[in-house]
Amino acid sequence: SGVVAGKQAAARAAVEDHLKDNQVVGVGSGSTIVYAVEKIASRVKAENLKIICVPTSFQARQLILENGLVISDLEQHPQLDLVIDGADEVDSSLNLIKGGGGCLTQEKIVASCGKKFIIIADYRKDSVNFGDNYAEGIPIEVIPLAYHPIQLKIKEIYGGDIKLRVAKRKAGPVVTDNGNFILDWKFDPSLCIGNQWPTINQTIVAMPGVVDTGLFIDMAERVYFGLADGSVRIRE
Ligand code: DER
Repeated sequence: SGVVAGKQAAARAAVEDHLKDNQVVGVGSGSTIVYAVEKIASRVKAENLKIICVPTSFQARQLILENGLVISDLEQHPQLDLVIDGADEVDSSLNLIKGGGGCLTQEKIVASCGKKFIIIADYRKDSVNFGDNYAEGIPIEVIPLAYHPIQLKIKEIYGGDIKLRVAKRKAGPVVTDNGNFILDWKFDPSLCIGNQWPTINQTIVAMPGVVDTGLFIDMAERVYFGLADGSVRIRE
């Protein structure tokens, strides 16, 4: 499909452009990153590159191991040369919504340790304002005991609709790799007027019980959008 062609094109172009010998690379989570890890593995083999990978989730860990790549962690490599990850939506200022896969906290930690944070996404994620194409809203990772007061507080301050993310193949809420819950916040589109997201993010992150949000403000260096015809559009 066009979406898969787009994911593959974005992933391959980003790895072609940014992967070099002797790098420690942060590996993101989701479906687009699968093609990037495959491309990394094929370049490592073809060019005999020395690459160490640091995962952003259990899924990323499995992906690294399945592709025979060298795996490490932030304890051994607290500074990364390159971080590649997906996104659920990208706005005109290159702010991101991430967390569709529920790994936003580890993803933001790993992204913050990288010299370069490169995003790969299919064309559906390319927006002017958050919400143009994005359905679910902004994910927020919270300590389980705090989820209901946080829901009320966000709704009181900013409105919109905010729901606990429930699992599809398990009774009860989704539990993150860190043992926490996720709230999905369908925000009011009026919040996109002016440059409010940095302040909104800081206010929510400061709420007791909030671990982190899926708002990645001013972090991405470059975004590769893969189009349905397999071509790539770059924004930076
Ligand atoms: O959950 C995440 O943050 C993922 O990186 C997500 O934003 C992108 O997932 P996709 O590549 O499957 O669309």
